[in-house]
Amino acid sequence: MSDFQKQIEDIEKEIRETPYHKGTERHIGILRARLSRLKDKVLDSQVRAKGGGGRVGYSVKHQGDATIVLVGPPSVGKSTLLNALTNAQSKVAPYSFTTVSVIPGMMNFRNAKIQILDVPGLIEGAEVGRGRGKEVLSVVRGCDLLVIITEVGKENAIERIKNALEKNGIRIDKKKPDIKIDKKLQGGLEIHSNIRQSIDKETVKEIVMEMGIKNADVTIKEKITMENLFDSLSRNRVYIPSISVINKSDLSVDKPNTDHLSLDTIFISAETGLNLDKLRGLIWQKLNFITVYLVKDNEEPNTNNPYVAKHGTKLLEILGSLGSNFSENKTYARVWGSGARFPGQEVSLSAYAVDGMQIRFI
Ligand SMILES: Nc1nc2c(ncn2[C@@H]2O[C@H](COP(=O)(O)OP(=O)(O)OP(=O)(O)O)[C@@H](O)[C@H]2O)c(=O)[nH]1
Ligand SMILES: [Mg+2]
Repeated sequence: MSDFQKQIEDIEKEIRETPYHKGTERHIGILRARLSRLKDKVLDSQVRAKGGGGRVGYSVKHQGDATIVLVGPPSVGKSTLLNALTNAQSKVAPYSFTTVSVIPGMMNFRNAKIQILDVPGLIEGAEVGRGRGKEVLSVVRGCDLLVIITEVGKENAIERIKNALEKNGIRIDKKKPDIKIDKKLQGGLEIHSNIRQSIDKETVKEIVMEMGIKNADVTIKEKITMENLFDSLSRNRVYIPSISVINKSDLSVDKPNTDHLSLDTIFISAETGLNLDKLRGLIWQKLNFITVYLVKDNEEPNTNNPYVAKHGTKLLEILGSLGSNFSENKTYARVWGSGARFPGQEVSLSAYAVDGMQIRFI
């Protein structure tokens, strides 16, 4: 057992054995901070070891407008789904561990190129330590959207995978906590918050200190938990949106029970094509993509020149990406369709692009 592992177990034991009440709250907070920092160190060394370079087949170059990873238990149909959505031909077989490296495919959808990565199945329980778990996690850390996939009758796998990812610093469908940490050279720690917090300032201070920061202004802009605090003090957290997919729905006789599943869960059949259109649409939505149409100077408004952007992109950013030939001397825009109050409305370049908008830069 590594030195870190021993320390981790000792602290976990102490936390278990300390009764939780007002008087021990701070002490437990500090212990949890120490624990979080130790786990971070272990994670850091793994992330470094597996990130980039790594084993052949695991460092796939990102291509296209976004990258999605398909994760799930063995044999639930990940490769079948990749083949159905993209031009790839990942091997499909009726036994587990058919896929042993990363197989990329490209999905062309609404003028965007979306890269989809098929990875080896994650083993039950020990998703992380055994099999190819660690390599898979390093691929997941770098993606824009996670598709968690399982098959009918194994719906619980989704929660288990989410938990395993959480344990590895991957935050699924969560927002980065709104905590700003400005390090200083001296002056100690100052904690600022206009919101009533359930953790008192002194505890926050000691936790920050325990995580290795002695001088800083810490501004907390939302109601936080201790977990939020550890997350924002850690270097290796990533925040990734997800979609949950239950495959092989063609096999289920009864209408599946969806009560306990979230809205972002979708039943599909990669083999028959059931709901694949819906899945493509959901992927698009979750990636926050929009399509706008660029209209040339001498043209009537049209949809001949689609341009893919992210929700929240300003016209100025689109113009900037078009090259100086096109963007020179342009100072405002006329817009038609979605987002235009009337056809040909004049808007400033600081306006936001809207899905479906037709834009002529003037
Ligand atoms: N009935 C049915 N079978 C499917 C469906 N999708 C995949 N399968 C079958 O399930 C088996 C496993 O499919 P794969 O695509 O190889 O599964 P995988 O998740 O990539 O498996 P590993 O790479 O081993 O982790 C194959 O026999 C497929 O034909 C589906 O929608 N319906
Ligand atoms: Mg496979």
